[in-house]
Amino acid sequence: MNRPLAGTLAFAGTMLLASVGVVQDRTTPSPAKTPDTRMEWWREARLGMFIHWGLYAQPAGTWKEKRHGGPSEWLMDAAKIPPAEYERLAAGFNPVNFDAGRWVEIAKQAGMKYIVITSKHHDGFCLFDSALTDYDIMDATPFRRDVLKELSEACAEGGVRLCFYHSIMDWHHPLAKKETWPGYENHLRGQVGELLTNYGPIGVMWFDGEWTPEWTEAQGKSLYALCRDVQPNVIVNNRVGKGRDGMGGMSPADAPGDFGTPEQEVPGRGLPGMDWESCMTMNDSWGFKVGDNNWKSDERILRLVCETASKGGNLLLNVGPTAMGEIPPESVERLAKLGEWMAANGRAIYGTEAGPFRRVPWGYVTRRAGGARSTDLNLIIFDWPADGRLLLPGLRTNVLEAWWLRQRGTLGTEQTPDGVVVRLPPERPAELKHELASVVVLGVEGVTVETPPVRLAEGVYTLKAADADVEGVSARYEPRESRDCIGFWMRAEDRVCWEVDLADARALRVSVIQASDPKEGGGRYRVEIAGEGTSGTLNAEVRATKGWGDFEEVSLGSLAGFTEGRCKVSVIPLEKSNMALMNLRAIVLRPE
Ligand code: FHN
Repeated sequence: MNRPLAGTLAFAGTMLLASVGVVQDRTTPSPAKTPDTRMEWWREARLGMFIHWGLYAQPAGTWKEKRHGGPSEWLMDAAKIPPAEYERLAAGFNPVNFDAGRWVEIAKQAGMKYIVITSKHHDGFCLFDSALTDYDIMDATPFRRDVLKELSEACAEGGVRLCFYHSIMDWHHPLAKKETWPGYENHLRGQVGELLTNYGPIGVMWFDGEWTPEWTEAQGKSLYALCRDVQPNVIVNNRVGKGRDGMGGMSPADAPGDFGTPEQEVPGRGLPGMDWESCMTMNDSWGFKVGDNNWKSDERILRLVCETASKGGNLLLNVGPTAMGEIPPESVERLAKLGEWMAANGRAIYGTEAGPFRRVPWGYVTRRAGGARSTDLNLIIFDWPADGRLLLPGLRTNVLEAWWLRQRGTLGTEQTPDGVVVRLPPERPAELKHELASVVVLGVEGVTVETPPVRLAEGVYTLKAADADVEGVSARYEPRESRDCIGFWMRAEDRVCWEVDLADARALRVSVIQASDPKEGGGRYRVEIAGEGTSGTLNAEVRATKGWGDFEEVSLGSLAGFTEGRCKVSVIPLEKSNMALMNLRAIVLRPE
């Protein structure tokens, strides 16, 4: 644990700062978009590498010949291993094949602009040389190398931003319990001070484990302030406080942290009005786990990158290196494939903002300022339209030009009642045939997208979750591949609405297609239909089903007194009797 004097002095200063907890009073910005140049590199980056690495890579999910479920970094908890027994893993941790330069090269070649590595996960083991514990890679293992120092140098060399994941929850530290929490909080602040003092400029402090009951919003705000005082330009995620609502990862406006952190999902509409980053595994476990072969396909991974960017977010894609210090070949292969596409098409991702469409059937759309008055819409085409007519639904704009991102040549367009059509060749051009997705850029002046109202089809009006407007901060559309419903309806203030064109004045029988877990869901709500000379409301009770994925159609009754024309249909919670109201797949209106 030898350290140059300067480092020690700087570190001592940080310790003082950290230990007394007295830092400049600072209103901590919430993830609501901070007009802050500090975030510029992060918003430009759009894609980062998450690295979960530690002692858990050795047992890799198996303990005393029993393979445990769940991610491998949770083995200490899953197998109920006492700290004194678990820490003995350190004596065998000797990742002789660790090569920081190789890890950075893999990230760069994948098109990743930053790396977030676990300086300490919940098991308390530190991948860095900490003066505050011997339970670290320098003192407790035969390896005796400061992995984070080596990674810091390799990142500086490679032009990749280094960021740290640090767990607030700690299953090993003797003070990390209710009765002695202040002592542990000081230890935590001291280690955060070390990380922000001894490893050069740090891009992001990525906190986790904030759900532990001893941790409070006030401690989170103070820890945020500490980070910014030691490195004013560091970005801090919303898990520094208590703002994350489960895996949804978003934060109310007054929560500390600079960005929201949805996990293992891309929110249906993104998280409008805030910076956010979805973190994802490439298989199932964050840490290396033997037998975890549920690898996402190259297409699924590329779609995740494009979907996240099309909704205005970043993607943090995880690798779990082995106990020998190697990133698994399955990860390396997928990242290399992603990197090929990013090298040719990265302009459609880096530095872009959310596209103007809720969704398009053929792929994803991102947006970038094209010039003084123009905007470039990047059309990322996965599914080639058989007739070559690529529809941008509801788009009203002045099209300036349409061209291939990767090759010369412009394309014809036309404005139709359904939106703008880009005329493509009947099939993907030969030179792009190898691509999973090809990019056409549509240069436009002014962007208006008219969401088409719901119209009578096959004798009924089907108001689908995918077409709903969600007014609120927690309820959101859960995409087709999961439940195709409005879920996470945790706040009674959140409501769901549709615009509907009533074809005539007939009475309407109203039913709802819903699911609700008997223990976690329930409550009362109102369906309201309001328009010119039109109104009607029905109050209803959520019906418990077998669970969040078990949908039933429930008839709510009939309403009359309508006039033909546009109306707004809203589902408004009246009271929530549990954690969430319900999962709503559709409202069905049947003219009588
Ligand atoms: O419990 C951790 C988990 O092990 C993993 O680190 C993920 C990654 O974001 N975070 C927590 C679960 O939300």
